[in-house]
Amino acid sequence: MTTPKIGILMGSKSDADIMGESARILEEFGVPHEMKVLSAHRTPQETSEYAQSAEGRGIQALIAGAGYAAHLAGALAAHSTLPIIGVPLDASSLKGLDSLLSTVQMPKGIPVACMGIGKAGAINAALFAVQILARSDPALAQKLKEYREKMRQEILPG
Ligand code: RP5
Repeated sequence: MTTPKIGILMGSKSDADIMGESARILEEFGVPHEMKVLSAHRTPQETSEYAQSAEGRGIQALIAGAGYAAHLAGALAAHSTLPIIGVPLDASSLKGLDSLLSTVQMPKGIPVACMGIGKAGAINAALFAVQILARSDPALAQKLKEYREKMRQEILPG
């Protein structure tokens, strides 16, 4: 079995559709990953254990999507020095603004890279993770250049 390089976490099964967008991008780039439902509030012990063991298992970065008062990315960052990429999700009547502020407003010393709300954020989180891995993986760096070129071609007329 291939060792996962990226962990995708989400606060609830109800986040799976959006966080599946992160997985789809990682699959497109051929990056081995794992997905888990873990909650900063509902499974604090398991979340802490996951964060503390991730680096030792070869994980290079963590993507964390959560809605409401989203503390998953911050809770992971509290227990790990891996790069943590947060995805605020639109799950409440505040449409993700609550999650955005909860994720982005980390106190100094414990950074979280916060993406945009929802699907675009989940996609960008995976691309950002690929960019991190690509610093020491020339083949992945080349795939990123090709991905950008494909987008450019889609926009240009003719
Ligand atoms: C957050 O609460 C989760 O990340 C999810 O976005 C939201 C709603 O969770 P459920 O009530 O659907 O389990 O913790």
